Amino acid sequence: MRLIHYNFNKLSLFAIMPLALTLSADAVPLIISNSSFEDPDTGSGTFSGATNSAPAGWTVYNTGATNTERYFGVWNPSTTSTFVDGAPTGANVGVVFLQNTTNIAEAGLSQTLGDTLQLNTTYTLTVEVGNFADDNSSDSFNFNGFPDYRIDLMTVNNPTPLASDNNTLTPAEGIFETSIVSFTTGSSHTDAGQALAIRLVNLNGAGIEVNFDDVRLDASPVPEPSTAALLLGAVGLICAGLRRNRIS
Ligand SMILES: [Ca+2]
Ligand SMILES: [Ca+2]
Ligand SMILES: [Ca+2]
Repeated sequence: MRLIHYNFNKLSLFAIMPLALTLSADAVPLIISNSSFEDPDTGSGTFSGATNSAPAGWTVYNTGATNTERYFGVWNPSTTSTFVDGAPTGANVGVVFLQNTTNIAEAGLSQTLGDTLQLNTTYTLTVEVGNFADDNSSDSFNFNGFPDYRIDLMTVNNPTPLASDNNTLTPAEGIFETSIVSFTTGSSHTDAGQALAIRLVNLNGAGIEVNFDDVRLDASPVPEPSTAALLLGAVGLICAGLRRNRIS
């Protein structure tokens, strides 16, 4: 039997420790206010919201004429069959309810973050997107169908999103699916230093309501080419520092 045994000398161990720390210090979660829509606290099977105001931390994004058939708020699905597995996190989910069938126009919830767009950084926005199931056929709301959705990662003063998930998921009735939007800046960007923003949009198709929950945004520094070359060089040095002893 032939065993291969690697020895690290002390110098290479000291060299590899800070390198490992550098490589693991990547995804940093950015602060999103009321990211799980738990504010306001809402009773089981109850909607809390309004036509022109959003839950704490969020603002109404409404491209259409303001009307009395557009509601923004939170819903606690507990004790109902609107969602098979309830809320993805906590008790509530976010609500964008667009009942109008004329003047079709997208609307949603948006939030400007305290963090600004950084260079050489990968942003990953993750949102649970739900299709509200009609659990009451005798009321006046027909939630059958899915109105379609879009998730935008933006900077505050630029109307064109940095990146979007434009309706790639088709959650079944009563189901949440996970939307992921990713964007990487290079060594320059016209919006660098501008506040980041998130927009959760209902595209106003049939089915009235789109729900959102557990909004997360991570920022991961991308090593600049010179840094990457330095790291590769360090790895090369460590490999060279390994003494391989073969025991037969
Ligand atoms: Ca929640
Ligand atoms: Ca109904
Ligand atoms: Ca539905």
